Amino acid sequence: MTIQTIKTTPFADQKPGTSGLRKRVSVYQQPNYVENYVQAIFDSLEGFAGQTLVIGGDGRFYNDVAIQKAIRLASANGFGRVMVGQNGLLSTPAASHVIRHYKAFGGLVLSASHNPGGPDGDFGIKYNVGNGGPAPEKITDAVFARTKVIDSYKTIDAPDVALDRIGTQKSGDMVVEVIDPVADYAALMESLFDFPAIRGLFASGFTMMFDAMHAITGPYAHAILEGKLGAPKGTVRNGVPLPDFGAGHPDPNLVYCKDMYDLLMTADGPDFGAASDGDGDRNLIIGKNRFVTPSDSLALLAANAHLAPAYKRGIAGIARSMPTSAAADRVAAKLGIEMHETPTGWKFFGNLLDAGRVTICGEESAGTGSNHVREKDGLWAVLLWLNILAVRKQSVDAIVREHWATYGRNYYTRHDYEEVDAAIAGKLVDDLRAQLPSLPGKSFGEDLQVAYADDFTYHDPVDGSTSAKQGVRIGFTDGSRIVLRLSGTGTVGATLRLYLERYEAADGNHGLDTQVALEPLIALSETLAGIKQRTGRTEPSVIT
Ligand code: VG1
Ligand code: CO
Repeated sequence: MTIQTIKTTPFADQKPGTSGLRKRVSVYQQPNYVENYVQAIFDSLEGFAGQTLVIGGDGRFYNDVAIQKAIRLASANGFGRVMVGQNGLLSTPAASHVIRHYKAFGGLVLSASHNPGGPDGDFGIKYNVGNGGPAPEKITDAVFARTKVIDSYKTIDAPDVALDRIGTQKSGDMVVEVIDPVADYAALMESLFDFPAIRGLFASGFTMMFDAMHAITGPYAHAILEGKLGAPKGTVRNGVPLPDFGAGHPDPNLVYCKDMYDLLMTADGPDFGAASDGDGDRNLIIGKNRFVTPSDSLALLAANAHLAPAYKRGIAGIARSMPTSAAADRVAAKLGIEMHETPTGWKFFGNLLDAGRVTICGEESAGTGSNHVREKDGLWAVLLWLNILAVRKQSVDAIVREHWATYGRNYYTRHDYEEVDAAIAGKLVDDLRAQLPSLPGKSFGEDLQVAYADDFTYHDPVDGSTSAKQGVRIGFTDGSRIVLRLSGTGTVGATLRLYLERYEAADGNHGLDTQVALEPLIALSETLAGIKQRTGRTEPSVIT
């Protein structure tokens, strides 16, 4: 098999964001776009000759095309073996597990996660390292640098691999193993949780709805919830992955899962509702009459993790992204364990997990996970919730209320302004940043006195690296916070994310509507940042 070296010219826009390189499908369809990026990744790595590369994606449009290209490049660049999910499918957490389980050198995860798919939607490629987690910034920076100067890539003239055929094939001299995308992951879940107890829960008449949003989690949820755990058929809906996610937006939040939310708020609705995103790493948790915010869910899972076999000896520590509420901090304080605050994006949790300093991690954007893989994991969170419900034999609502009565409640919301003019958004954040030194000590209204105001810089305690400009935060003496940052996953214009939080003590009023409880902070953030005024928007695109 001859290796071909193909001349190419750089693209200026291949800068990885919060989670890989996400672009419109039409951008990815340009000749050499995939090849340049994948070659730039390989050029930034060392020592993979003869090693294994895992490849899988969320099944979105262009997955199949990009995977065949990636396989040919991997072969030409000297990988010894590619392991790829059948039909090119692997959820992000399953890909992380496969990398770890088979001691692969790394993996390519083809997904734009919660972004819409289809010919007019988004596509993405992310590189994960040997621990199963997203490549750290030193690698993504090197990849970007390489994309700017790349002048050739290596490929082979070989036919497509039959991705539907489980078993071993070859692409040039490289072995290609097409694997069942679900089996290894399902076995991992069974090793972590008390499946007999969860089976008992379903046998007792407990009802659940799981919305896979026509994305990757469908096959996993069918196999685990309905197959292994005995949930009735029909528990999983929208369970067949479609290239355009059925024209939906595979982001499990109260906007895109509104019908499920509405059902859960009625007496006839199921006891428990959950959903996952495009690539299966996010989770939405709704109990009957109780939506659980992702930040609260992180705190609740950490506080109750010992009820599941995998965590019965307790957890070493908790990490959360900076914009995530401080609810988990209170659990860590009570348990007397380490608590870490990291920048947005799962790549910052890897070192802490590898070093054994934390066991459970989470983000306000509906991502939670543990040391079982190095990605956030939607079904894992759902299964841990089910395990807790099976042991505690209480409703989600009762468990949440008890939690607040013990730790207090962190009222929390996020307001997104999507597809804002990038120049306006950039200037807005810069102007707010410029005000920060003057804010500490200032009072606004009766109770809001600024305790600190800064642009978050993270110092990784494990490898000593520093990540600056990770979001503006303004903290108040009563524990309230305003955080503003620009999204790193959007593909059109800029998305402004405004995060608001207010703490109410254990004996305080936990029954307020969230938006009402946060009204003073919402108003103050407009005074300070002027998002509505400067963007001309009257309201956020999405409120979570
Ligand atoms: C968003 C979320 C972040 C998450 C990232 C990837 O990033 O805020 O918490 O880790 O998406 O999630 P940003 O930069 O747009 O705020 V996923 O499920 O889209 O891979
Ligand atoms: Co995702």
